[in-house]
Amino acid sequence: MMPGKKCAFTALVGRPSVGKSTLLNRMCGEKVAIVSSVPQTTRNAIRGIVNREQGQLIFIDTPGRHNSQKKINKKLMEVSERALEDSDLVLYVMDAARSPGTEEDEIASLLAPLAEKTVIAVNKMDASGSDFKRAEEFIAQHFPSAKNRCFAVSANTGQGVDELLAALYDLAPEGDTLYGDEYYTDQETGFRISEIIREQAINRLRQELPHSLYVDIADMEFKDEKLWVRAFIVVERESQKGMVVGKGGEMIKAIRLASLKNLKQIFDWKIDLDLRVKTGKDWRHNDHTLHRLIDR
Ligand SMILES: Nc1nc2c(ncn2[C@@H]2O[C@H](COP(=O)(O)OP(=O)(O)OP(=O)(O)O)[C@@H](O)[C@H]2O)c(=O)[nH]1
Ligand SMILES: [Mg+2]
Repeated sequence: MMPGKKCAFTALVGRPSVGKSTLLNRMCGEKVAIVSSVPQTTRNAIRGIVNREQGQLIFIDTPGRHNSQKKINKKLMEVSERALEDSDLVLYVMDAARSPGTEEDEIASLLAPLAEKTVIAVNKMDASGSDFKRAEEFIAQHFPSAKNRCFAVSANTGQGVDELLAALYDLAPEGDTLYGDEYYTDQETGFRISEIIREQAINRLRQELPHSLYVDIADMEFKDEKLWVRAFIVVERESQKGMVVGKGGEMIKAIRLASLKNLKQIFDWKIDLDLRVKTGKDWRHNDHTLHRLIDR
């Protein structure tokens, strides 16, 4: 073991839409996880890696914790629970602009036994209506021992993020780093491409559609110095296909072009993307599909 080096698995946990994925991207300095204003954007345990002189923090982003008996939600909550079990530290993310309600109380009860290894990020300090005091009082009440590890941050501006990382490194146990310095994530190429397409789709579609779709990479091949990708946006019902395609194919075209633009910033290779829509009838109720998509 390298003397003095630190290494810690750190689970990012919090309500949906508090900015866990945005904060992860800010800490890693790269786009590791997709972001949207729609709750429950994150569906998998996504690793983002931060390397500093002190050592390595391996973050595990998780789906936002939400109460619902729906099959998919239960599956997403299992992802969050596994991440907590697998982690040395917890980064509990709160939204400074929202008052804590029942859902926040439940997360606090879940995390209370882990208070000694928890750091709290009160995020969105740049947003109007943000109230650090309110969040701090909540923490003092539920996590008295972690009171001094409660930070006002903004994932959007970067405010407070260095202090947050310093507190995490303080708590991190000594250990050998797991990944080489050049890594900021360990996601497979196909998964990353599917996530970028999903992000571009959910940011353009309304109502139930963002929750009703997933992206399937049907084929991926390197040929003539190009990555050829054939992908499907899969919706639950035949009637939803039209909205994803859009009038005269405008919507799917916009999703495809925006995805390519984003992928260009992540990958060095040229990418050819063939993007279509298909139906995976009621996939959110299908155990096999949920297992394939979520228990990766
Ligand atoms: N104003 C402001 N908005 C933020 C900040 N961080 C995140 N957001 C916004 O909050 C929304 C949710 O962000 P995400 O990062 O997807 O939130 P999340 O907690 O990962 O959400 P789930 O994956 O659904 O649990 C997006 O619209 C972000 O742009 C911040 O520091 N300030
Ligand atoms: Mg997320």
